[in-house]
Amino acid sequence: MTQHGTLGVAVIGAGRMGADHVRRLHEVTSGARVAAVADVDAERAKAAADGVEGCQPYTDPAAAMACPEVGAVLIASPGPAHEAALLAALERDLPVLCEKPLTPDAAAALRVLRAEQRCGRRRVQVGFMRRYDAELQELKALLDAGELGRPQMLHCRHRNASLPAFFTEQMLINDSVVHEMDQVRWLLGQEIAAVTVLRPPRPYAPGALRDPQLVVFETDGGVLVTVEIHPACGFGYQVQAEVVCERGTARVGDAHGLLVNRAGRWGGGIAPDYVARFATAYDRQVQAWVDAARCGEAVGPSAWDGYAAAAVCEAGLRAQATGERTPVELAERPALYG
Ligand code: ISE
Repeated sequence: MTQHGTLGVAVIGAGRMGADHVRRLHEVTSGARVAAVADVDAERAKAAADGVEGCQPYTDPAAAMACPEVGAVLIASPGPAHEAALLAALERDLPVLCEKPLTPDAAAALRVLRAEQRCGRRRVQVGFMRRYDAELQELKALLDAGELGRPQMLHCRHRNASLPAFFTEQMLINDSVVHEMDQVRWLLGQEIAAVTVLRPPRPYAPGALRDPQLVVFETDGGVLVTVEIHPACGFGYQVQAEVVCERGTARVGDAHGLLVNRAGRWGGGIAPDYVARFATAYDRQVQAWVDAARCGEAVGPSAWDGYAAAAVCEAGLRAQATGERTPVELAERPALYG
């Protein structure tokens, strides 16, 4: 923290999300400044740091965290690099906002939970930004109020316009559907007990992914959840959810913004990608993290939520590979996350 109470942030990873968070912290968020940026690619770190006065580029995350101006860490590097960065930040007792996934596997997430427990208080917020989306918050408030009765089914659709070249079929589960895993747990207040993944018998083209896929969750409260994951639908970015309750249904994500009637047609726009669709949610998420960190607190999705999603991902990957209904194995929840 600097002398004026501004939180100095080290951003780890200057790829698409990292660079977007640098811009956000610099231009949108109040009470924080980017003090350091680290990326294995020195040029990329320098490019991200260049526009921010007083910001130092690094190639080593630990060196960026050791910068005297740094009082908090935002991790936006690829998932496999998260554990080392999280452990380094917790070792220094720094507040962390870590992009999803917390870690790619549940064993690593448990090591992070143990490190956070050694700090004696919550230090980690996981970047499940959907919890900051206004429509999804409205849906949660409606469910919590109980007016529609108990939820029985939840139908989710998650469509991306196109796939990055490095995307694998496993990433459909642990990079994309991981968002629905958190969304389901948060909206329903229930754990996911089992996962089934149904996929088309063959890809559209040789060498292509088998997509779209249908992921089915069963919760410990008896709710059936379907997730259509369509990673290259071609027409834009959509995240929709419709809950079916005892006394009614409710649905979000149709993007009913501006509707235009013209030349015998009506319609509106579709966001091109998640950075555009969830821009406000990302802004609100980072502001909430900064506000809490400045008071020595942590809010939002916890490391436990990150672990629970990692455990569901593991079951999801097994289900995807075997075609079988796969139970989720969840450790006991430590008191810190009660
Ligand atoms: C990406 O990593 C995200 O986090 C997006 O929210 C998700 O829609 C996309 O499928 C993922 O690849």
